[in-house]
Amino acid sequence: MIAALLDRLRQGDRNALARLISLAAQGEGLAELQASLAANPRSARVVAFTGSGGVGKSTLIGKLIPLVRSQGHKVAVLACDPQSPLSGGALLGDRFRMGSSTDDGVFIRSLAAQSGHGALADHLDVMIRLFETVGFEVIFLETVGAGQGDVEVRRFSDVVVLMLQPETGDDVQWEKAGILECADIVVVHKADLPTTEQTAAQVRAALDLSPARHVPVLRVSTKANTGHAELWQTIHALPLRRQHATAASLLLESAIAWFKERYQAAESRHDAELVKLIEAWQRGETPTEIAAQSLLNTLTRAKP
Ligand SMILES: Nc1nc2c(ncn2[C@@H]2O[C@H](COP(=O)(O)OP(=O)(O)O)[C@@H](O)[C@H]2O)c(=O)[nH]1
Ligand SMILES: [Mg+2]
Repeated sequence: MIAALLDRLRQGDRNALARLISLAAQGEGLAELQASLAANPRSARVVAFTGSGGVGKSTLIGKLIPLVRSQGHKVAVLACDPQSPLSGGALLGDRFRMGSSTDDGVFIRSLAAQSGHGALADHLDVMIRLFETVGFEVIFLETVGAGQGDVEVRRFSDVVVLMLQPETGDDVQWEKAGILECADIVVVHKADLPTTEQTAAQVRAALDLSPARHVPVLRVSTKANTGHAELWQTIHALPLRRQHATAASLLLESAIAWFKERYQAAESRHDAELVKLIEAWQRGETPTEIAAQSLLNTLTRAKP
């Protein structure tokens, strides 16, 4: 059955695409799909949008779709929703907020994010390969957002856009451990709100603490319809990570980000074991190799 669907897919059959995405989402026929698709080149630009619920990920993606289409690219959206404890199903609201479309060059699907997989749905890689097979040049991933899934999402994407909103008086959400580490671009969304400039300046200051990476900070308001063209241009100017990096280097990058995320969480808990370990290393009592191994052990044991 999968072989027949793949044949239809390669002829551009949209129903076959929808059916195959559903099968992949359910984890059916994965081995066969992976084997048939593995040789395809990584041709799409996969852009992940992360950020807390309500920051405006769906609305922003909805605004970018016509922009991308006007440049002649086919665009797919995979929106990962938290699995609702009440219905046990995916929330479909996002699909409608992004506008229903009869355009063949647009494909939007909501997926249930599985617990234990950060903010992501299962089998994203197979789905991305399916879209690539039929010439989708741009794939937007909307994650559940919350921070913990951001390390994972880098593996599947070329560009990670972290979305924040001007402070609303509660805690500064991006100060959460490691959250800025994973971003290639930071968007201060809802830039029509009054404290936008302060938030952008705070993000800039936090990013400047690690000067090795240049991360653009952009202001976008979907309500006032500003900043989308610049955002898309910035996304487009970045290199395609999945094409240029080897699998091993992606794993290494992902592991380092994971390590930092865990470290920052432990540090903010004032983990006594961690402090002892670092002080012993600083005094020269423990060689770096041994200290790094102990650090790994400590962080692996610690709850994130
Ligand atoms: N003030 C303001 N509100 C916005 C803007 N964009 C979206 N919103 C509102 O933010 C809320 C959450 O948007 P949504 O796209 O569902 O967020 P998501 O959970 O991140 O996907 C909605 O009520 C939108 O109307 C904006 O640019 N400015
Ligand atoms: Mg949403």
